[in-house]
Amino acid sequence: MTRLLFLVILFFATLAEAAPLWMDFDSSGGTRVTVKGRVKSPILDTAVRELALHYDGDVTIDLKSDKSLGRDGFAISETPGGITITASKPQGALYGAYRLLRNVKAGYPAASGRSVPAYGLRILNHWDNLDGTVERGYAGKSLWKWEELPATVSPRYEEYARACASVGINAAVLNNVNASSRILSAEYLEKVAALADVMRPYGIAVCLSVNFASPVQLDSLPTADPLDPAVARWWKRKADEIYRLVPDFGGFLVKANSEGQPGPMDYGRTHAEGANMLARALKPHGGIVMWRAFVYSPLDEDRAKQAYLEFQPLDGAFDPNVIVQIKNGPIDFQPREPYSPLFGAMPSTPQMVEFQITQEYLGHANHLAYLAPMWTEFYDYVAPESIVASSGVANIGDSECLTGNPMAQANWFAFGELSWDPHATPAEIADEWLRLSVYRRDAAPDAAVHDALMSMMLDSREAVVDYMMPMGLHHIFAFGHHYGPEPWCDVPGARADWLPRYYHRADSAGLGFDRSPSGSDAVGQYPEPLRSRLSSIETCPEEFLLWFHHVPWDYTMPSGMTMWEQLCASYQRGVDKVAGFQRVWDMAEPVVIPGLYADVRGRLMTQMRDAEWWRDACLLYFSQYSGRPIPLDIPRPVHTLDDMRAVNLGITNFESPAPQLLNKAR
Ligand code: GCW
Repeated sequence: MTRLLFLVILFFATLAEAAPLWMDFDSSGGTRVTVKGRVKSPILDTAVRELALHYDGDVTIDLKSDKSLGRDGFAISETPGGITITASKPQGALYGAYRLLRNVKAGYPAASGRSVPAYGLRILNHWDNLDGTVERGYAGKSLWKWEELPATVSPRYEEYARACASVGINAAVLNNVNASSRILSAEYLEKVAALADVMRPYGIAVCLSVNFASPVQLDSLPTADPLDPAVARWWKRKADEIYRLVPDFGGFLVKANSEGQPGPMDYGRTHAEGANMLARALKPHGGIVMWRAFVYSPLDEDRAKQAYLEFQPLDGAFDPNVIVQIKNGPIDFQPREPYSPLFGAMPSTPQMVEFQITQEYLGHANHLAYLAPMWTEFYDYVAPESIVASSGVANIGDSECLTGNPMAQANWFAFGELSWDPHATPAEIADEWLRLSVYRRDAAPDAAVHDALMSMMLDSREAVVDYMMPMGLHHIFAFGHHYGPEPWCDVPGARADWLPRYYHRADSAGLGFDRSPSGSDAVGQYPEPLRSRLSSIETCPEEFLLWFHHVPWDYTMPSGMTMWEQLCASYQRGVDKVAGFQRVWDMAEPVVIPGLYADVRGRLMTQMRDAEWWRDACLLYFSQYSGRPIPLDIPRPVHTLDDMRAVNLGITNFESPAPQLLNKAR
């Protein structure tokens, strides 16, 4: 008995220790959980257990049919007997339970009323490989220990599921979109089933990325042509096998005919023909296909136009259980992009957005970049109601805090929040996250410190834009790892559209990509009146100017500065902002959890050095074309262009994070 108790305590202690910061709830002093309308459900059991362990007071879970709450919605109200969580389904009860616990911990009113998610599918995409590496992962190795599964099931899987559920995430694609067909082998499906068993009580449906050539690669079929009946049969049998093991399996995510991945076009078929064939295999089981629109090839056509050109004509050709998954911007998860014009351009096709939570292009796990402002900016242009689901490329790995940089947990949290309510504001989300995650229990911050941290969070993504690629510049990263600046980068034999020059087009006349009607006419893919607004250099929003126009160096900006002067000022503003973040963080030291404080202080130092590196690299490089000096009110560079050019930022090394390289150079 004592031994059992010890094991139980140990189990929960482990959970508490490595859980994300916002999940560190107090243990209950005395809770009575009453369930009205109880049904047999592991999800309901989770809700009851969480409340029993962490809520202090009486709670009633009232399960009753209420169509307006749907499967996931809930209401939290104050009743004479304590708090009541009303829900239609166990899922709603679970989300209500977590909301209640969060309300209490954040110091918000417990009874926060009704809440119904905007999207039924709120999904994380893991780019995790079967060998334990994570593509664009900066938080250690994969959380999934494929080699030990299914026999050994790490307790961290449950922490993960619990954290996801606490912010409403209800599905996960376990493996990289650059998918190994092995994931569909009998051996791996057993492992997938073991993970699904852990996720089920938290309401998380497991999904897989599949390689379109799996029938050829796994079972030596002569073709993967989607119109070949033997291929369709293969997928049908595979789907049946999956659902035998994982009855609540969610579906497939597919990257086809993109960056060298196989796909239906290898056989002269369309994306729709490929997607529909898979959709029909999953349909009897209720599964879906998420078909990615991230496609581009080294054509003469502007890369920003290609996804639209390939997908828009297929509107209406997809089966109802296919959702086209589109990155928020038309290029690739840049610090700032205009929205992808495919959104809204396929009215007869369900679409979902793909955000990137992992900071491939925003300083990896080193830089502080709270991404909610980037995602709500997308929703400023794309009506949340016009899409059917929200997905995000996870920033999760096996690092102690799960996200490499503990502050990056805020992005996992914010992704969940915005998938639930895309109208939530970045400030609301940051306020709650800071209160839940950052402060010491024995030292509540005063308003000034809290406000300063709020401003730091809210400004952090804009700071990254400023010191990396202001005014609509994009993709001027070092080749491969995408960490540092290399606007000069040239890799013999590399595709033109993988090189910075393709995007910045600096010459003696000016800077930027002319996508106006007299250039590539990418603006033509946007609806009016936005199209006209973007088309003219005078009306194009400043933050997209160099995205859509090749602007003369001495063009007068609304500020009165020339384009060149404003470019210089923007880079410097980014550097100054990071210096400000360092000060705020030090000011907050007395109220921040000590380990968190020290960790983030170190990262901010790296970020500061990187910001200066970016400023110097870009301004010294572009000044060769502008023919103008860096204005005297901007601090002098602390690096020389030759020194920076001499550092080969990992051209041959795709996987290694750049900080070591940069640090070595300094
Ligand atoms: O952002 C780019 C990345 C690739 C990634 C690809 C994609 C998974 O550099 O690493 O591959 O996009 O989204 O498919």
